[in-house]
Amino acid sequence: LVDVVCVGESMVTFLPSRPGPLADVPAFTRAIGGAESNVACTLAAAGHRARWVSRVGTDGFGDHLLDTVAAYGVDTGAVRRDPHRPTGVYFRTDADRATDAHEVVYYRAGSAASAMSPATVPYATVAGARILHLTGITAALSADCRALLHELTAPRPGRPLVSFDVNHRPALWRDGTAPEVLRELADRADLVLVGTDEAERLWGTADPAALRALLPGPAALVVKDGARTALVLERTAARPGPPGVAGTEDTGGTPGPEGSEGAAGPSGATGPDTLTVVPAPRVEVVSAVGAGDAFAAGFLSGTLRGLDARARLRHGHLMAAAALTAPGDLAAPPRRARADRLAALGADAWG
Ligand code: KDG
Repeated sequence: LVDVVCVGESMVTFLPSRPGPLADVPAFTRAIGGAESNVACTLAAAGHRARWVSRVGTDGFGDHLLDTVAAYGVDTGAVRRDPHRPTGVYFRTDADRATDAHEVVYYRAGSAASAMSPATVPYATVAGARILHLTGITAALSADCRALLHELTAPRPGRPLVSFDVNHRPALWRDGTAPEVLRELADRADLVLVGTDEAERLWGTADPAALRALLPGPAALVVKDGARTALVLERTAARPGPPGVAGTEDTGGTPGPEGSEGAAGPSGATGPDTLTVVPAPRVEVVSAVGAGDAFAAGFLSGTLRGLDARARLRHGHLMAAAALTAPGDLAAPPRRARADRLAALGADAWG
């Protein structure tokens, strides 16, 4: 029995020995990355039963990924080895302090994970979980991977709650299809997480109501505004009435009144959304890479524990804070008792 299954590619990640452009970095340190395994590892470290499903090569990088992810307590029994394709790797630089930009170079075309498909990843590997976590990165890997996401998100009795992190990686989408492909997949999920920066890039808006109109499908839509706030628009039980927001719990100053209107699906038939906004704690950022995955893990942890919307967002922020203050893509989350104490602090501490 597992709580969460995360399906997606992981890579051996090479972190720079010093800041600056890639051309000037003389050495790299090996670590691991991969949005979905980051979420699985963080959830396992936070005490949940997590499974990671993927494909890796029969090379030493595949061994290292399997060993490292399993050491977090993640079930890797459904990861398959591909003798014909390599494990993906990637190199990155540190973010530039002024612009927050960093360089990423992927060596993952034709990787073992890009051969994930409905044939190589049977539905049985995700069946029975409470949550299935997927991301938009998988959709960029190959047509087979896209077909797999379609298969896994198809409506069927007993389907786990599908969580979809949009995770737009511009370097993987050269053909201009990302906006439509990612919108369509996100709309098939039950829970969607998206950053305001990627929403702007993909769909030209980060306004919560406008995003809700684009994505009427998911019962919950989480919009993360980097260091400022995270909010969730959640469909309340279907009841008649005009589209709109039923209430707010914790308003952090944004998104402002325009973000609170017309937030239900375009038909309004599913009832209004409840809007909950939680400001992010201030932290000294070491590396922002992986913070989105940690946020997703915190939010999902809260979901598994049946916490209310404000607590789910706060746990998302707390796990993101741990990732923001660590150099790699993956960081140990705060211990649950400590996270619960921090999440329970009053609005003055969270303001
Ligand atoms: O979410 C952090 C990821 O960017 C990183 O771990 C690698 O999955 C990855 C990707 O495709 O960028």
